[in-house]
Amino acid sequence: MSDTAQHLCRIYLISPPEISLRAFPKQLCDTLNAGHVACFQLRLKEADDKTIRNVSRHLLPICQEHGVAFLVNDRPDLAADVGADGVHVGAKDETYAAARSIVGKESIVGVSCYDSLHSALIAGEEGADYVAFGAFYPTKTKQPRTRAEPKILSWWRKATTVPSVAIGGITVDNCGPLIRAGADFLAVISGVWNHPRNPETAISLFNDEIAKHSNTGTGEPNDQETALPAG
Ligand code: TZP
Ligand code: MG
Repeated sequence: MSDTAQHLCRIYLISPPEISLRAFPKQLCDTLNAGHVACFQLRLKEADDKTIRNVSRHLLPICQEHGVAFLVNDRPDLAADVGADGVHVGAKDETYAAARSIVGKESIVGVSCYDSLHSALIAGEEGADYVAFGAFYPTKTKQPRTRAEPKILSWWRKATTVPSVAIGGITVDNCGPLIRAGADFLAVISGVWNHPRNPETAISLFNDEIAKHSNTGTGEPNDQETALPAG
C-alpha cells in the first residue's frame, strides 16, 4: 500500500486470560456489537485442551455471526480441530512452517516477532499473514520478552505489505502513536476487558481513535520516522 492510500487500522481483540462460559459469551456479543473488530484471539494460557475446545465451540459462532475472524493462540492443532480461522504462534510454539502445515494454506497464521525486523522479514517471506511487534507499553497481562518502539511499525509499513499487529499495554489513551506509525491492527486485552467503564465503551472509543489518527488518503505523512534502519 502506498503512503497516500487510505490506511485504516483495525482492532485485534484478544480474550481475557480466563473465561466463564456463564457470562462471557454475552459479554463478547455485546462487545462485538459496540463497534468494528477485525478478529478475536482465544488466549487461555492456563486452560487444558478440553476447555479450549469447549470454549471455542461457544465463541466461534458468535465471532462468525459478527464477521470477526476467530484465532487460537499457541496451538495450531487445536485451531485446526475446532475449525478456527487461524492461529497465532510465538517463539515457544510451533514454527511458522509447522503451524502452516497443520492449519492449511487457507487459514490465517500470525507470528510474534517481538522487536525484531529480521524475524518479521523471515516470517513475511515464509508466508505469515501478519507479524506482531511489541510490547509497546508496560503491561501486567504478561511479562513481555521485549519492548518495541512505534518506529518499528513505520519501518515495517514502508518495507513490506505484510500486515503488522501492535501489542502490549495498548489503551484508548495511548494508541494514537501506534496508529499514526502505521499499525494495521491493535491487539488489546486489558485495554478492552478492564476498561474503566466497560468493554463496549472501549471498543467504541478505540474506533474513534482509529478514525482520528488514521491516514485517510489525504497524503498526510505519518508523524513517525519512516527511514529504514541501516544494517
Ligand atoms: N504479548 C506481548 S504483550 C502481551 C502479549 C500477549 C499482553 C497484551 O495484553 P495487554 O493487556 O493488552 O497489555
Ligand atoms: Mg505463544
